[in-house]
Amino acid sequence: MDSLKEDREDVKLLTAWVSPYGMRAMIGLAEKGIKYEYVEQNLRDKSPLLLQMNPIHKKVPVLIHNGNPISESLIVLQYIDNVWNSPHTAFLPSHPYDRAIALFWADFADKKVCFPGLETFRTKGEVQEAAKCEFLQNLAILEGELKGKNYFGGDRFGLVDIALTPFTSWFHAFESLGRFKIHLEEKFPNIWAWKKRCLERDSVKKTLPNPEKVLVTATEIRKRRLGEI
Ligand SMILES: N[C@@H](CCC(=O)N[C@@H](CS)C(=O)NCC(=O)O)C(=O)O
Repeated sequence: MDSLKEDREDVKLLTAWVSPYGMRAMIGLAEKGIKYEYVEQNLRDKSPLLLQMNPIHKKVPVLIHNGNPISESLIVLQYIDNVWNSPHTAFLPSHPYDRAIALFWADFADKKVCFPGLETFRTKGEVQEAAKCEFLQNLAILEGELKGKNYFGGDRFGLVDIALTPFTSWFHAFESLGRFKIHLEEKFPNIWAWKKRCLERDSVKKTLPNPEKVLVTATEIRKRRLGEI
């Protein structure tokens, strides 16, 4: 992207620091080297701007590009990739079949790992037990998918990596509040090595919050969800 174009870009991100979905957008923008205005949102008292920009889901993240809102993090990532398109920073492969496969795994990670992962800390009883099982079973599928690879797409950090890596900053909260152990290093060595590799990237390093800080916020979210505060 030339500097003249960059000067004209108006890019804002409505997010919340602890939101793993928002972190996806932050990593995506950082990977592309896009300057943007970070607008922290209070999800317990949603701003008129958030409600106006994402009236259907009323969730973060919302990317606002030259006044146009884009919501749903996986769609936001594809939008970022399409707008600031360069062969060196592409999040998705160019071949249609390879793209479809990457989108399949991003969708799998989203629905079958990230969502049950979040359910492990904010539910209780049978629902919580089922979430822990689902999360660990599907993490094992991702472990197999990573075998012999540096990243989900091979040698290149891409959409699936961006979609999944923010959730690793929540694993500590899942374990503590879900009262279970993931045993990442012992049972999921490919994911363990991949996580360390992702954390070496500036985009990830500067985006992911401290897991202890995440735990404090996750504890409040859990209490509120379960009606304990
Ligand atoms: N599918 C959405 C999920 C976004 C989401 O759940 N965001 C949460 C924060 S992590 C949120 O805004 N929650 C507010 C609410 O549910 O009212 C995405 O991928 O962007």
